Amino acid sequence: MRFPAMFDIPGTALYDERRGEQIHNGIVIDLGSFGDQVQTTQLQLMTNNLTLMYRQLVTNAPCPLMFFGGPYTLGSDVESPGTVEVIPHSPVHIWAGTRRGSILPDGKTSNGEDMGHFYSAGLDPVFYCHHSNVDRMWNEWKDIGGKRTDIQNKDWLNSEFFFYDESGNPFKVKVRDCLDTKKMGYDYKPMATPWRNFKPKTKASAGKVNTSSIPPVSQVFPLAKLDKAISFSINRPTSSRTQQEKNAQEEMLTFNSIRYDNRGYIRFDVFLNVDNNVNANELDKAEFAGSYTNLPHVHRAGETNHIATVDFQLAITELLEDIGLEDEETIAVTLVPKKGDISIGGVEIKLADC
Ligand SMILES: [Cu+2]
Repeated sequence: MRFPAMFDIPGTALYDERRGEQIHNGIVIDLGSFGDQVQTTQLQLMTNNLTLMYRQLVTNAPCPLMFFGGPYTLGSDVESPGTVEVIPHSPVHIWAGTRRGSILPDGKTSNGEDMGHFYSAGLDPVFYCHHSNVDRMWNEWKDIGGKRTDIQNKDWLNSEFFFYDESGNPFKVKVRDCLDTKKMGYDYKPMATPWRNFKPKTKASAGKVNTSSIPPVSQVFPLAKLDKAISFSINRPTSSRTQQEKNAQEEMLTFNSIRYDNRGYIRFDVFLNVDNNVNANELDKAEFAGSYTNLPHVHRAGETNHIATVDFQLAITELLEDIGLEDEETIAVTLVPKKGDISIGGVEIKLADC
């Protein structure tokens, strides 16, 4: 969870001068970074990190659809990224890069280089360490078990990517050839995963929030601008589900058509059953459902459409059990914006094969 020492020795091949000024040996990484430094203690930051990891790899990723994200199909420009991509993958990029708008060593204005932007991330040697770690998370996720397996869809398995071999000759690799690292000649050393059992148990609210005292979802959405914390009530499709029903289908809190300028930083947090005074700097709460974040994109000159349209889902079956709301027909949801201009088309809860 700390920035490794070997990347912080100026003059060596692993050093990169285009990193955030706070990025030095030993500093605690912010796995939820959205461009601003969170004003909190190191202990709270580490606690937030463990909570984010638990939510993203355990609670919110009970099946391949959630972990990997929805399929990218020809003709659709709606993105539905997977949990591991949204957090911790993207925030680590943002965290390690320079601050947008700051001055780079060559005098130019920063777009987040190197790690914080698509076009330049691979110029920092720590990129390869970061992406190997994301790859390792994939193994760790499958190791948790249940429905956490690779995708069986043939379109995915047979997707091909071009690479170059050591002689500079292009060759193709299929996804199906990359699912078992041992077949590619490597494996990850077993190590402690403290996040794996880090289920947040402390509740921010004592009882059930009075859902008749807050506006219903139909009055709040579509929401033109998420510029302050908002709470709304929302009906569930069914309640008091049996374990068998829960195993068959996952309950999904679904945000449709989240739209924002994809050149900037974005972050909002989602809580169940709290009021809009919730302290969103302390994520280690049973009611914390998850967060959305974005890695800024660079665009070609002349390109005019920078608006991303994203569907985002949170798996809330385990969460509803933990906070004692499984028998409720209506629940309270609170959204806390942390960065960027965000609009949201609609919110619904649905049951999905997962
Ligand atoms: Cu990346």
